[in-house]
Amino acid sequence: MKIVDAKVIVTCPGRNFVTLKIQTDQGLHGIGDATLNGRELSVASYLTDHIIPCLIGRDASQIEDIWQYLYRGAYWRRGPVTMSAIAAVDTALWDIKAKFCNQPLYQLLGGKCRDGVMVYGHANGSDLEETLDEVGRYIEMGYHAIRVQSGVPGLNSTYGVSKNKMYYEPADANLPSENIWSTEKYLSFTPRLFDKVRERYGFDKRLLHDVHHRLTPIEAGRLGKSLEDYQLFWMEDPTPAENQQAFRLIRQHTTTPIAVGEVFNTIYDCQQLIQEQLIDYIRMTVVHSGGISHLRKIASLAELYQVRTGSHGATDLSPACMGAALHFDISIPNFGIQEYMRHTQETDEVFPHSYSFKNGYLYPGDAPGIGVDIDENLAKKYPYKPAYLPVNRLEDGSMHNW
Ligand code: EZ4
Ligand code: CO
Repeated sequence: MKIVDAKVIVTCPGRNFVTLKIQTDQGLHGIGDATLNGRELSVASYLTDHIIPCLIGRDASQIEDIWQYLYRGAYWRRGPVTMSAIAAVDTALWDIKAKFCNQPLYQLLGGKCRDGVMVYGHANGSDLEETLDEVGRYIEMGYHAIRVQSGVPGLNSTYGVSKNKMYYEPADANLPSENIWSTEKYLSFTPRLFDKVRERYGFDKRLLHDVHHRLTPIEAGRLGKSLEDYQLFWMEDPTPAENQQAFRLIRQHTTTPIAVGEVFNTIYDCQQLIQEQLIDYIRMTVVHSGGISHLRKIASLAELYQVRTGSHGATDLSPACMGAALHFDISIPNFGIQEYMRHTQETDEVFPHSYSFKNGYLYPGDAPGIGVDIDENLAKKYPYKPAYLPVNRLEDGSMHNW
């Protein structure tokens, strides 16, 4: 089965998505997500200008060989642009192989390990009261796990809080907007937030929280410790992870579970974190981690150390990524939880899909392949719009992590 054509589709049904579509001589096609929020066109170019010419004529069934060819063959290894581009190729090829076998992808990955994929929703409000109400809304919708993000008193904006509550979209401007951050204000408010959530809703639901890389290791240790009574499912991205050994310091101070990985792109980014059991959940997902082929290796490494997965699933991961991730989630032994931020109706229409949400779980569906396609004609109606993620400064004007 030969690859005869491939193209990149850039579309903006409410937000930008980059999708690779690979066509074979047997009439089968596959798609893969290549979206890198705020840097979309760099991946589109990497694919169109540098990868697609090397794909034409290759055997679409040789997924691992093509992965190795693109990874080793570039000479320049790793990095978000390279790995997102490789992921798109890999996902599209798995989609094709599963369609060729007339099976949903999870069957090729070993079959189901569970009935459904537990997801967490992203409850957010501009202040404590609004956030408490939003948590209630997610409970009503049937979620078993809820990530709680709130505006912080004295700060105009922070990670995770949006005007359109159901569709959080941080890439909000055609040049990066500037947010102001205070670690002191955040650290004094956050335990109060979780105290109120537990007081109102009890301890039945799993609660999560995203720190979004804003603390130092010792500050993260302090936060984790101050949240122990509220029994969080996880504390996400407590500190930047370029320096993996920094997590040792957090571990010395708290038993609050730790999740990281949404900005990682290869197994080397989490090797030490996993092998030293410095984290509890690895949050890498298909598009930013070299596709299904590479993510399998990461999950297998994690399995050895009782680290579970917690796949990133924000709005900038397209339905093509979500579909592939769900087949992965349902088929691996050490699945933990899947993030699920809902896409807008326009996005769902551009990407018809077989996955569905019911009672707090997502189900990949039984359509052959990843179960997600792209409506190219509809995609054309939504041209690319430049959009950047915000930047973050401390109150004195110093750059901080967003
Ligand atoms: O800010 O995906 O856990 N989810 C997140 C996301 C990220 C965006 C960046 O593009 O932290 O909302
Ligand atoms: Co996050």
